[in-house]
Amino acid sequence: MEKYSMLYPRSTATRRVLDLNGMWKFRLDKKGEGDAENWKDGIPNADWIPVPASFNDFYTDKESREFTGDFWYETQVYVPSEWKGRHLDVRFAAVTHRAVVYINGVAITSHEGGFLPFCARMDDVVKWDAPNRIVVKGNNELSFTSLPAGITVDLGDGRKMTKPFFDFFNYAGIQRPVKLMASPMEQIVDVTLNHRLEGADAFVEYSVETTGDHETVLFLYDEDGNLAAESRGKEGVLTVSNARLWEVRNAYLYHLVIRILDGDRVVDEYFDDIGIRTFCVDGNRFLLNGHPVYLKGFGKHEDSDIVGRGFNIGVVKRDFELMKWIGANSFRTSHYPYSEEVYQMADREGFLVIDEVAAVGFFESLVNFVDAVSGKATTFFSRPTLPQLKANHLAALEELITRDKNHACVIAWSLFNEPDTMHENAYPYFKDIFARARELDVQKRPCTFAMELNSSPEKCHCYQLSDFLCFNRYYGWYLLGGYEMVNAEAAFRKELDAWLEKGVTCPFVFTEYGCDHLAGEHKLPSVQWSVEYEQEYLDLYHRVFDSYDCIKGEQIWNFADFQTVEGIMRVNGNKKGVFTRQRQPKETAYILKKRWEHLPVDYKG
Ligand code: GCB
Repeated sequence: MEKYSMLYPRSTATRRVLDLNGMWKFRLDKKGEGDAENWKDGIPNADWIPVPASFNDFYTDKESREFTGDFWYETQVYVPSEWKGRHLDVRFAAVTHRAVVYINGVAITSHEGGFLPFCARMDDVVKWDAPNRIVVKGNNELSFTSLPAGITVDLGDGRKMTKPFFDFFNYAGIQRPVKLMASPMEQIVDVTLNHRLEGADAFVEYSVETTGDHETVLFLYDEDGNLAAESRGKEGVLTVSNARLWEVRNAYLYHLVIRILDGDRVVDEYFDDIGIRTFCVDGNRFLLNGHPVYLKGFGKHEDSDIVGRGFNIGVVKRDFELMKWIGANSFRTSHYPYSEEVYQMADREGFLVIDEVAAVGFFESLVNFVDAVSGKATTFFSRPTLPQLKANHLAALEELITRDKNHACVIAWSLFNEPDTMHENAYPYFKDIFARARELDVQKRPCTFAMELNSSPEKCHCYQLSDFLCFNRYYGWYLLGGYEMVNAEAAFRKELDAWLEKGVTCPFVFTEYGCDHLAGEHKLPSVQWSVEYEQEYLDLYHRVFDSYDCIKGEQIWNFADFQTVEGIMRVNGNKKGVFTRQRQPKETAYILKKRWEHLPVDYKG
């Protein structure tokens, strides 16, 4: 099959998009009989369930919530014969963690990885002016080759259970929208943009990939609808004089229209809203359009009541409003690529995004992520399954960069979260992943990974590959917590000094710090889990952040309370949220608001 396009689905002069969201048939394959019984031809005794959503939190029984294995979805779509002569693609924005798609009983495609889009082309099996059956076999098992990583165990009675090496609930299902797209046979498949600034002018270098040879033309309109630039050919430059640049929390988006023309006939048309900006690391500073920026914000999750990790545009909107209210300007898509609509909103609101691939849990651990802070070396990168893991990682990276490369909001790629970098075997793997990311991105955005405590100046074999260092640090919580917090600041500063003594000159960003606190829990004097403790903890971190010139960003963990596996480390989820899971402020929110509203965008610039 031709490689499918990663372009976001849009209805244009030549394209049609049909929303397939809604209630689908659904069944957990508890006995593993779906294949043998040909559920691809129709699921017997099915339940009905909303798409998009995680399936887990709808049900009232634990077996369904914790279900591990294959699960099946089914819907029907009526395809009108007016669409004859076009490509027909069913586009899944994400099925977690893998899927096989059957259309009218025929296996069309399969996809590994639960956070990036893929298409099933139904041209050869379509029934015109009739219902077409779409069946998806999903699977949510974790392994040493899945992104994210973990294991799947047998409970002894045929039931399976996942044990994630990471700290978020293993939500699964058709978690993002499904759309049917009808598009011309000769079509625009991809567009890649890069920006150059010279004085008051901007040069948008582009390349367009199409499936034919007809002429390609591009038009760029400003926000008032005036033509700002135009060009012809699959590669070229759009020259924008007196360009309005995309700035942090002050976004400006141009409207780009691309057409394939056959004389006067529009063969295909696609459009996108794009911000013009440059971003780079310069010494220990970040420069946006040549000016220093300081990152303030969060590590987040896609996580909310009832729909789990399912796309919920209302929650996305509320999150942006809260981030604006608190004075944030950035976030990391911890620990997986988010829904495309999140980046569109970040483009529009002027947020800076560190975009993370789902390479999390690359640190073998008994209880979710717990061993990651224990100092135990797991030699994760010495396992015989490494080649398959790497193939999956490279594929996800390519999909991520292809999907997100034109977003002005995306300023950096995070290639791992908290991997085991203590063994020298990690280095060759890291080297190849970093090299591939740099090769894929024409904008050459900085590449990095989030390092946990064991990735220390003494032990880390991979930090030198990063263009800036991202630290996940919990001095005063997992380490030197409680009364021992009196020693946390000295230990924290000692580590930072050791990094500087190693000769590291790039920017440092704190991509995680924070402590669990229960909303409304007060205690004087402070104890862990109380509001008072978190205030002392944050005072410590803010003192440290303010006293090192190299620290150019603070993204607290986490934006909101979120669901994890159950266990003695978690009280019905991780409570490090600055906001509750229902998106209301906890006391910490007011402390951060006070600080962030007063930190200038070019702080320490
Ligand atoms: C981390 C992980 C994150 C956890 C967090 C925590 O280091 O990157 O996924 O949720 O710590 O709260 O322990």
